[in-house]
Amino acid sequence: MGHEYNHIKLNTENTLWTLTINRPKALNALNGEVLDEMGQFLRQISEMEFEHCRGLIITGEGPKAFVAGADIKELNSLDEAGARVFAQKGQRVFQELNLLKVPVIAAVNGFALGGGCELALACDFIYATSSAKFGLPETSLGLIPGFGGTVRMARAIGIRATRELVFSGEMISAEEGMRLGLVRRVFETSEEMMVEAKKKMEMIFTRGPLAVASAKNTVNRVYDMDIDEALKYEASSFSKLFQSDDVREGTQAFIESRKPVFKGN
Ligand code: DAK
Repeated sequence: MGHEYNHIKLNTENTLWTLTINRPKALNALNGEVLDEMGQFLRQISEMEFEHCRGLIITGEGPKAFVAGADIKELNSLDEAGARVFAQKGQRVFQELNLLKVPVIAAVNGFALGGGCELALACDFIYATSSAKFGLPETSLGLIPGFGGTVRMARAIGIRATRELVFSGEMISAEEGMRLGLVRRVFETSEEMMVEAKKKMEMIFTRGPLAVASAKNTVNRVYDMDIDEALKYEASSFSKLFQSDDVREGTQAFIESRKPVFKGN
């Protein structure tokens, strides 16, 4: 990769990347350095061709935590200007994650609190172990979520459940997260979760890479538009794909009753 990282671990199997937040002694809390390293890595993979990167899984090191939040010791020393810089840094990194053209699964193996919950929310969907706990406990620190939590949680579970979670700062279980639509699937062990996350990615990799990228972009962009604008955007994304060889290949393979061989162009 040409980069040395202190607080994140990277692993690649073929075109599937795994990013592990690696500060287990602080329950993988996000300090400025972790956010900088994540930002650097995300910029690197955003420039990769599909032959080098088709998907990303994000998880946390150790059995206890995905990410227990922004680093409270660092937050403690901030003034208003510093807080704005810190929030913007986190928001930018999470937005970069959201804008990656490849799918991103959060594999949540323990506490996903505050900034950790916001990190999971910035991924495309969430798998969790049965012992995982989600929450936005910022009000218990005299704060509110600062890395997109008030924005993305309401889009994930609706505004009423979000109010209850954010005002109270209470944690919820993975099962409750699944009931609310925050979590897609719950697993007994983190090994099982990683196996299933990889299987899901492999399955997605059999689809047209340009189509998956367009689907991701379109689903994300149209969410905030009014219906006329949204339908226009969808029609434009749909028709643009007809410039690609992959559309010819996918439709031809169907007609010939064979598996398509997508090339991502
Ligand atoms: N930051 C720093 N260190 C943390 C940490 C955190 N978020 N969470 C845990 N640790 C550290 C603990 O201090 C402890 O370190 P040592 O004492 O061993 O040095 C070590 O991790 C193990 O934690 P515990 O001993 O506490 O472990 P327990 O099993 O007893 O408890 C826990 C686990 C997750 C329930 C507990 O650690 C906990 O409540 N942690 C804090 C969770 C939390 O409140 N997270 C939300 C953080 S606030 C903004 C930008 C961003 C944000 C807000 C505003 N702006 C700039 C506007 C985001 C805020 C947050 O994310």
